[in-house]
Amino acid sequence: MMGEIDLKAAQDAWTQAEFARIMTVDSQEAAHLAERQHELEASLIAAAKTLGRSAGDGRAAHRWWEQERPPRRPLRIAIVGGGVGGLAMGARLREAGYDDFVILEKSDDIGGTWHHNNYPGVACDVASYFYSFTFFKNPGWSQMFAPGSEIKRYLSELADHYRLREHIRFGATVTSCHYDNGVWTISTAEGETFEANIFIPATGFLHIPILPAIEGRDRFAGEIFHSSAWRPDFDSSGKRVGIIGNGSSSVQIVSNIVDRVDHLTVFQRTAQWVFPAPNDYYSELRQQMLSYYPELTHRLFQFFMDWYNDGFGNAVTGDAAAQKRFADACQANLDSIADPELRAKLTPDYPVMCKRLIFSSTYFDALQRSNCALETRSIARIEPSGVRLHDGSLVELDVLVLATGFDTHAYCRSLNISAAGGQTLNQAWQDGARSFESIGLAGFPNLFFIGGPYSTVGNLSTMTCAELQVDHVIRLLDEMDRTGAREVMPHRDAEDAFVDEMQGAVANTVWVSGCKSWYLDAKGGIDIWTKSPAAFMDRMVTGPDLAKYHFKA
Ligand code: N01
Repeated sequence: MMGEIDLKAAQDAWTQAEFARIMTVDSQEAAHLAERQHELEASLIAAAKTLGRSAGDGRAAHRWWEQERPPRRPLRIAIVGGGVGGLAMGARLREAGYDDFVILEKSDDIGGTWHHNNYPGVACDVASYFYSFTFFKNPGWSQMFAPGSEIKRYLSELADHYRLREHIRFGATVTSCHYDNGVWTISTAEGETFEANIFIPATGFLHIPILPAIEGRDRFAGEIFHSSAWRPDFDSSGKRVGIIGNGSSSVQIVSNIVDRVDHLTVFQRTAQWVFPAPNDYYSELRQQMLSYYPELTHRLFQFFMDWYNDGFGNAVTGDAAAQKRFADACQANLDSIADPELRAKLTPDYPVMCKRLIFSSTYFDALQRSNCALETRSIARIEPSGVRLHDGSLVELDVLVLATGFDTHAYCRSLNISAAGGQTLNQAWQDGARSFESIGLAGFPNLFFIGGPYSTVGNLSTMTCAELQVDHVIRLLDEMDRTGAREVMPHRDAEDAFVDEMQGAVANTVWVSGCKSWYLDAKGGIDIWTKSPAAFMDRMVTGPDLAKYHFKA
């Protein structure tokens, strides 16, 4: 029987082997470490069974229905969006004892981005153990970067665990939200009206597709659609496919479909840096072992969080040494391309990470297949039979995929939000989207954003950002609950100081080092978090600073 001390030693050995395996570039060493891990997994499973551990998966501590939850004064809460942010909010409201909430979701299912994006190869390019909520661990991720369907399943399990579906109104497209005297009145296109004391837009920023303004788009005779509108049953096999754009969505699609299409043309306007990221499969043995030891899943979360925060996060906010490590890895990846002409086409003319970094170990391989062409000549127009280039040549196509991104600065503008006195959110944001510490907005009482302006932290895990924000909001609600306040909103001078702080840090970021990206708005402004991830976490965890909020009885 494996005693307590041996158990800890085996856990430590397993995690050390895991971290060493992730960091090594020596495939023989990696194989050796993997073998050692398999042995430890078998021993740890045997030990768990002997010790009578149940295959609880880290969710046991969050059986909110078994816990004594504080009684709350009546406070009705309306959340817009059943994606990552809205579901996290619902889950934590449950745990905190705020049961009077509704989640308004325009589509017919939960998942947000992970419900809508069904293109082939859709996956998360943030490591799965980090792309998880700490209060809802998942030992069962099947890959280092889980496919979209698996992430949707995880969110679905979360919705079931927290009995959120009974609070969700599907098919509710919010069209206007007005605040007056402690009450938000929310109307939907379907003709319903909801009233709530607290209003939480959790609509995210990757939900409004951008269709490129290329002449002739409506005249294409074949299938043409945005990457986020790829029908699950659409099969590109044997077809001549063109794809406009080479961002994260395109890279995943290209890697996935190149083997099955007749021919693939990637229309690239600007080259992208690509960081090599092998997508390891995780064995069933490993998943089973982790299901007995939630503490190990947490160690993995912590490892990846440190990697993304200290390595990645600091690299985008001015740490030159950290940035060089990423630059070297991306350059080595680029250097692996044999054909000098192709390599030249793929070489960006701006610093690494200026645009959101692409993570892929399969994209460059796909581009080097004989049935794939990288087209860098500019597009003149779309014609019924294909794409006409400015030099007069025609690329004939059956299918044209517009992987042309999203209007990332729209946020929740389409909800038509207004406050007493008539001020609208669109007026408040006419010089750019803003918020106080990513959460509140001066002039708009009882409104808390999840995933709004200043909440995006580089390539970090959206789940982690949402979790931190949601818990921050709950502390504001607790203060309302404790004091009996009917209204809360940030002081305008606190918001101005915060926006100045964020804007003051922009110059240190790599995002303004000479490229165009979705981080910048139409005027070149930035409304994402511009300091380190650690600073965001600190602000979310230690706050809210109640002195910066106005509470009204
Ligand atoms: O969109 P993008 P995306 N003519 O904006 C090109 C998240 N995401 O959907 O660079 C020609 O990155 C444009 O060219 P250029 C992630 O946050 C996450 O790929 O502007 N080209 C660019 O190449 C990601 O960053 C995952 O010159 C035109 C592309 O279209 C975000 O979503 C997976 C054009 C747009 O790239 C958006 O990624 C996928 C035109 N008129 C996405 N207009 C995860 O794994 C645009 N382009 C978590």
